[in-house]
Amino acid sequence: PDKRFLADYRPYPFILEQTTLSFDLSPDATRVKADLALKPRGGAEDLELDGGKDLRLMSILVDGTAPDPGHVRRDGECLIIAAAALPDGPFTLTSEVEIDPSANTAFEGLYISGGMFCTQCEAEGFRHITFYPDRPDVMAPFHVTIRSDKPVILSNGNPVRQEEGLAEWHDPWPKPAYLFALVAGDLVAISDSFTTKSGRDAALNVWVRPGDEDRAGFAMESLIKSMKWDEDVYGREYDLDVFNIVAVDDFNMGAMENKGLNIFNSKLVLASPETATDADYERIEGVIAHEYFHNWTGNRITCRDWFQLCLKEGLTVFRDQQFTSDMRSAPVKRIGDVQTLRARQFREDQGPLAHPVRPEEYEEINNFYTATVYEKGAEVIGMLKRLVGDDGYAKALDLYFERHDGDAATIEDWLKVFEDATGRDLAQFKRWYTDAGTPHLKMTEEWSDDGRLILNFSQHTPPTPGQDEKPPRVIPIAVGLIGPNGDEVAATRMLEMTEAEQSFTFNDLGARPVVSALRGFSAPVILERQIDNATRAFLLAHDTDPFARWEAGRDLALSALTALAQGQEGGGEYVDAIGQLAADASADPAFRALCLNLPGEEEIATRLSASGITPDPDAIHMARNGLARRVAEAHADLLSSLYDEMAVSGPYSPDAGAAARRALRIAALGLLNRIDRGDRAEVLFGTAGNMTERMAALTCLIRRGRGHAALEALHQQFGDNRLVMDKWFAVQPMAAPPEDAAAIARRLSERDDFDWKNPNRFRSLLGGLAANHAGFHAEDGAGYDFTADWLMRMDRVNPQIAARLSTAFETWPRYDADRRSRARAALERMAGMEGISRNLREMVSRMIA
Ligand code: BAL
Ligand code: ZN
Repeated sequence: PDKRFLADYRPYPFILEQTTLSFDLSPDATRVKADLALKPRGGAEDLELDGGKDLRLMSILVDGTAPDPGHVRRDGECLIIAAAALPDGPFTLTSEVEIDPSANTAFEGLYISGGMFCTQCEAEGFRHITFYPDRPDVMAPFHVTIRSDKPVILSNGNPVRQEEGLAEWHDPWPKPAYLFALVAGDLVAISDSFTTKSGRDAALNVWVRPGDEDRAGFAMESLIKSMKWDEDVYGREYDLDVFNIVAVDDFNMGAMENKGLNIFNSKLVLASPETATDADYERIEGVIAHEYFHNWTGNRITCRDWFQLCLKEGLTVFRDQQFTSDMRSAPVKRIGDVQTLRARQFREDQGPLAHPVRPEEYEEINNFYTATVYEKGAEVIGMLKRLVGDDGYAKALDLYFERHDGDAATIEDWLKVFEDATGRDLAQFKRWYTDAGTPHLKMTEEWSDDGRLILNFSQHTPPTPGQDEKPPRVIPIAVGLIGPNGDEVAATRMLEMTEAEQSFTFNDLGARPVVSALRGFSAPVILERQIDNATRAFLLAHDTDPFARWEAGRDLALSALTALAQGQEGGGEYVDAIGQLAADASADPAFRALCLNLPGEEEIATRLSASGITPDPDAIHMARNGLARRVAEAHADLLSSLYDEMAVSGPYSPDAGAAARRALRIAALGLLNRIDRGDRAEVLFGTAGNMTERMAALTCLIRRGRGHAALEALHQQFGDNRLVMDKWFAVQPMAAPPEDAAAIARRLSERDDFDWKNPNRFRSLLGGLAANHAGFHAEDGAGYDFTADWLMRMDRVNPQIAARLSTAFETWPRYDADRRSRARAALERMAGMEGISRNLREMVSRMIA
């Protein structure tokens, strides 16, 4: 297979000075003319342009003249013009191709969604539009003319000419092709404006389909907040006259940061209280910010090659996390981010798909838009900030923008900026980028009665594919000490571990304190310490660090659940401690909700597996249900009052305060649902005026086997609303009893409104099943078979989506022999599929390697 290697990087032998494009849009025969102003970088070299099988070359000219046909050849998907046909100095290459957007079901390049022309070019979609040096280090200003009968015609940059049937756009900022975008459709905008701190006026538009305008306001508010925040916190201003956002129904990703023309999956733009949950609102705010922040971290400074993807994604995720912390509750955001990291990235690191934050080889770059590149990439930046301090970080970022504006940069450039700004040597730190795997950090304590506490740490990272040996990394370990009476006796100290084994001493302590370790989750590691449940309960009651406090409760729950799942006793301390915390009216309701929600079954499986124990999905399911029921029985009165007290009156608002109350109310409902037969959920489903509570109630009803009428009612009310119907498809396999989940998914897949070629709909159904841990891993293999059947079908239509969802299988090696053989059979069936895409082939072959 044609693998690409970081070590093979070489600069493009030509400089591209200007890209001029002209489009004649038509659904099945769009013409694209490209004029590329090129200049050889050095000696005579062949000109290689990337292309796709779907490009029909109509003509090719060098400085206006057709080259000798013997000097032009197609090599695989590339177009090559021999050096002999090229001048020594600057020249213009003009090509014209014809493409068929209506046949583009892969949604890469130019395609049609609901009658609207739109594009997705990251990572390598532009080569399906025209022949081009489609690599991020080739950057040029773009001038684009588009002819179309659609009323709204958009591209990157600033508008130059808008008349009926034609629009002309100019983007003065040199950019790689992956940031190109074009939209033409019957769209309406909600509009606003923003004046930057240096006085530039930018017109802001959120474009949606007619009828959706009343659901676009929150996206606009989020955009304005993001623009202001990036000025206030990073000093970054917007740099064009307009900023457009377009919502599209068929979209492989969440959203895309094309220069001045962000294209969004409609689920990350459209929201109303009746159709979107609090989580949807928070996600919209965060993703609008993320894409906007890319304007500096991604667009003005881009990546030299795709191995450096984390340069823009890790940093931009880190920035959007900071933004959400500032807009909402910082502790709650941090806990949520750690939950996501563990659920997705630790899981990835534990299995056959583990790879470094900066991979060194790939077959298909689309398979590397992963939790490791994104979420761990952000964690690594958080660690860097902890190590160099807030001032060091601010200085380094200023230097980064100053030194690299306009560049296609690397992780080496990024680290050098930190070294130059702070004087620190980051050679060891770089291992966080180059070495895969989650370090296990062991902590033991030595106490002596003269008031001295020694903390001994050792680190070990298990092998990952292709990397057996892992030298020690630098690990920032935030530690605080709590005295026996619950007062903090040592404020947070950042210990810097650089060796495989290392000790740190605390002196002059009165009595033996309780150690609060890895505060704020100061490094993405698995902390292993000898700690009893009484100490965990003590930390849950007294720790001043909100993350560590939550973590103590989490550990208490996980130690009970892992014991119960292995047929042992446990849970008493957890049930008592969680009751005390739930009753603590001084604690943020969102925090209490996070503590009340038991770890998910997948998380329990991951914890067992990290300890070398084979997880049994059915036993885990029963253990979790059993413990939840015990909590509900022990605290029925308290939960019932919380459920009543946390009701939010007045009109719906998605702000953090109201969302926190709903979160606690829903957490109480989920527990009470175990003992009230679903009665509360039924009332709530019928009366709630917002989707957050209605979806929670619906989930509860399905879990009690009473979902039928509510599902009918929701379908009746929202059958024509795609985003609500996506939820409807997802919740059924997700909340179903495990033994029925695959059959329910299969039945849903046979419905006429299972519009499976729509990525959101497909993800809802398959993702819904995958989220049902014991259902997906059902012993008879029905979950595996259903998923494999549909991945194979999807692969012929949209390989990116098939490959992305194949990660449902990524944990298969950790289960028992029967499950393993069924999962392997499903993977091998996919691997043997005739005409399998490069995307899916790479994924399944890594999984069965
Ligand atoms: N660049 C792809 C979508 C995103 O991460 O913003
Ligand atoms: Zn991004």
